[in-house]
Amino acid sequence: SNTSKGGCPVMHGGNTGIGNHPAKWWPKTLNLDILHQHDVKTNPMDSDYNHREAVKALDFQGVWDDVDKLLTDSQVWWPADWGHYGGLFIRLSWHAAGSYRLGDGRGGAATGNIRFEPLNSWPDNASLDKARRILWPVKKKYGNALSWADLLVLAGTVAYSNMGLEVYGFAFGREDIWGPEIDINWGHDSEMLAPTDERVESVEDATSLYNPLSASHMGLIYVNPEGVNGNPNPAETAKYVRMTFSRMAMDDVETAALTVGGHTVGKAHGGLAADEVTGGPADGDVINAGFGWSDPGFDGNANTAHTSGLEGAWTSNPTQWDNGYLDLLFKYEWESKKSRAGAWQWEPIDIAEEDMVPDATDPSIKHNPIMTDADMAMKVDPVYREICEKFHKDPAYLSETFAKAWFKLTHRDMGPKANYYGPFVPKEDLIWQDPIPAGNTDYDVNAVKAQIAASDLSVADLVATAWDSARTYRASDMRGGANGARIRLAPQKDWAGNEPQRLANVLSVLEPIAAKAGASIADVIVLAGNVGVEKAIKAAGHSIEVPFETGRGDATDEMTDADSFSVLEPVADGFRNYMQSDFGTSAEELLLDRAQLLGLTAAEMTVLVGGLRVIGANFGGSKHGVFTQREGQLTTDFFDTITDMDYKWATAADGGTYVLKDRATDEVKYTATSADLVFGSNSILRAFSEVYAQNGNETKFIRDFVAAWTKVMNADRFDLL
Ligand code: HEB
Repeated sequence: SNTSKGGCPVMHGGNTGIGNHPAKWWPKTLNLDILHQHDVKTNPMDSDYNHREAVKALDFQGVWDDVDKLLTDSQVWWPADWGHYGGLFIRLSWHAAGSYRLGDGRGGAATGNIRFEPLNSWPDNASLDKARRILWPVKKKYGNALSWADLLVLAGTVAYSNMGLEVYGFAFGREDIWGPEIDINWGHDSEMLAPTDERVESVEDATSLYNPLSASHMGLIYVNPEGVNGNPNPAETAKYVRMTFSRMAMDDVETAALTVGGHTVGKAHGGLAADEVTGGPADGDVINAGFGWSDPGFDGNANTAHTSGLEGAWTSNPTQWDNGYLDLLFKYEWESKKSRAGAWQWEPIDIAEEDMVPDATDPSIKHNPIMTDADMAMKVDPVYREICEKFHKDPAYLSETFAKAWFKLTHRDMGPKANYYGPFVPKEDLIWQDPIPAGNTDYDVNAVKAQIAASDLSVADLVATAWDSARTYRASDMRGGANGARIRLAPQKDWAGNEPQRLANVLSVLEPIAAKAGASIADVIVLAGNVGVEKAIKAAGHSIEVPFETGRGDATDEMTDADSFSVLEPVADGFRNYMQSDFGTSAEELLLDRAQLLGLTAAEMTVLVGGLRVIGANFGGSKHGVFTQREGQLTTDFFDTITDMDYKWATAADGGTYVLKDRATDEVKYTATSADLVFGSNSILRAFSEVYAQNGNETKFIRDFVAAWTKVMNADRFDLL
C-alpha cells in the first residue's frame, strides 16, 4: 500500500500558509523579494491594460454623485450613525493617507494598500473594512477605471463637501496594487500596540522616535488617543502629535487644522469592553466574509458599534461642517473619564443641555461630547492653542486651511501634477508638488551630444553627474529624479554625496551647451550621462545607442521647497559605492533600499552596479569594486572577477572594507566594500552575477545595462506616459 504513517491524509507538500517561508531559518538574509512586488504576475489586469488611459474615460461626476448618494444609504449590517456615513468615510480616507511618512515616502493612499495586510488588520483600522464594503457598489459599477486607491480618498472628500465644507479639489489617477507591500519597515515592535518605549530612545523625548516611523505604536496611524502609553496627559500627547505629523510633512498649523477639522464630524465607538474585542480581518473565520473585529455586542443599532473603545462625538452636530469642535473645546473645562468600554477620554464638566450630542440611533437620548487626549492637546499646548484660537475667531480661515491641508494629506504621495486626472484638479501649483515647467522638445539632440563628447569632461564625470541627478527618485511618493534639474539648486548642489566641486565643474561645461541649444539643463545632464555610457560601450568594442527622451524642464529656486528636499539626500548610495558615515546598517541593505525606491528589479540592480563600477563612476573616484584593468570600458569584468575562484577574499586592515588577493601569490589585486562582495556572497545575487559572467552574455550585459540605466533616467517622466 502507498499509505504512510502520520501526516495529513491528503497530499499537502505546498507551503500554502505564510508562516513557513524557507528564509525564516536565516532571518538576516537580504530580502530581495522587496524588488519583485506588484509585478505582472500578481496583477489580474490584461497585459496591455493602461490605467492612465482607462482613468481618462471615467465618468468623474457620476462617481462623485454616486458616493454622495451612498453617504445616506444606511446598511442593516453596519448602520450609519445619524443615518450618515460621513464620519466613517472621512476616517477611511484619513487612515488610507495617514500611513505616509516623509522620510522614505513609503505608506500613504496612492496604492490602495489599506486593502491588504498589515494595514487591513491594524487595530487602528478597525471598522474601515465595513467602510470599504459600503463603497463596493460604486467600485463595482465603475470598474477598472475607478481604482480603490482613488475611491478611498474620494469618499472622505465627497463626505466633507456633502457636510458643507468647500473642498479644495480632488485628483484621480492612483493605481491599485494587488497584494501587501512587503518593503515597508513599520518598526521592530514585539507585538501590536506594544508600548511606545519600543520605538523611541526615550518616551519623554518624542523626537527620539525611530526614523522614518510616524506612529507612536505598531498598528496605529498616529498617536494613542488615550495618551502616551495610555496615560492621559495632553501636554505629553502634544509632543507626539507634533512629532508624528511632522514626519508626514505637516506643520503646526496644518496639524491643528487637520485635528480640528477631522473631529468636527463623526464619532468614536466603544460598544465593547477591551477583552471582548477580537482581531482584524486576517484573524477572522471564513464565515466573517473578510470582516474583522467581530462584535458580539452589536445588536444592529449604530449606537452599539465598537471601534476604538472611546465613545461619543466631538460636536453637537456631527454630520455638519461647523465650528462646534472649537466652541465646545474652549467653552468647557474637561475631565478625564473612562468610556463605557473602559477607554480614557475627556468629557465636559457641567455641560449645558443644548450642547449635548444626540444619540447615533435614538436622537431623543443625549450624551456628553468627548475629546481624545490629542484633542485636548489642541487646548493645552501653547502653540496649538494660539492657532486654534485664531481658527475659532475666524471660521473661514479654518475652513480654508483645513481644505488645503486635507488636499495635501490625500495627494502628498501622488508625485507631480502630471499624475493628476479629472475635472476637480485645482489649477494652482502647490510647492509640495515639486512643480517642474515643461521643457523644450524641439532642439538638435545630436548636435548637443557632439558638443558634450568634444568637451574635456571624463566618462566618469558624465555618468556620475547624470546618475546623481536621477538617483533621488523614489517610487514610494514619486518625488525626486532628474526632471527639474534640482541638482543645480540648493540644497542638492551642496550635498556631500553629489561631490559639490566636481558637480559645479561639470555644470559649468553643460550649462552653456544647454543654453546655446535651447535645451533644458535637465535634459543635457541626462544626455551627458548617455554620451558617457556610449563612450564606455564603444571603448569595450561594441556599438549600442542609449535611448533618449527630450522634454525635461528646469525648476527654479522659487519652485523648490528646499527644506522638504533634505529627506532625498543620498547619504548612502551603493551604486556609487558611497556611504557618508557608518549608519549601523550594512552598505548592501542601504543599496537594496535605494534599488527598491528606484523601482528596480534585482537583475537591474546587479547589472547597474557591475557596469557603474567598471565605468569608474564611484564616489570620489574610489577604487572599491573596480574589478578591472580597463576602467572606463563597459565590460563584464566585475562579474568575471566576483565569480572567479582565483581570488581569495579577506577583510582589509581598516576592518570596514575588503581585499581580493591572488590566491596563488597572495598579492592584493582589488579592494571592495560589502556592497561589492554581496554580489558574490549572497546566493541570489551570485546567481545574477553568474548570468553576466557567462560566455555569450557580453552583449546581453550591455543591452541590460542600457535598459536599466534608461529606466532610471526616465523614472520620473510621467509627462511621457
Ligand atoms: Fe480621528 C475618529 C483619534 C486625527 C478624522 N479619531 C477617531 C477616533 C479616534 C480618533 C480614537 C474614534 C474611532 C472610532 O470610531 O471609535 N484622530 C485620532 C487621533 C488623531 C486623529 C489620536 C491624531 C491627532 N482624525 C484625525 C484626523 C482626521 C480625523 C487628522 C481627519 C482629518 N477621526 C476622524 C473622523 C472620525 C475620527 C472623521 C470619526 C469616524 C466615524 O465617525 O466613524
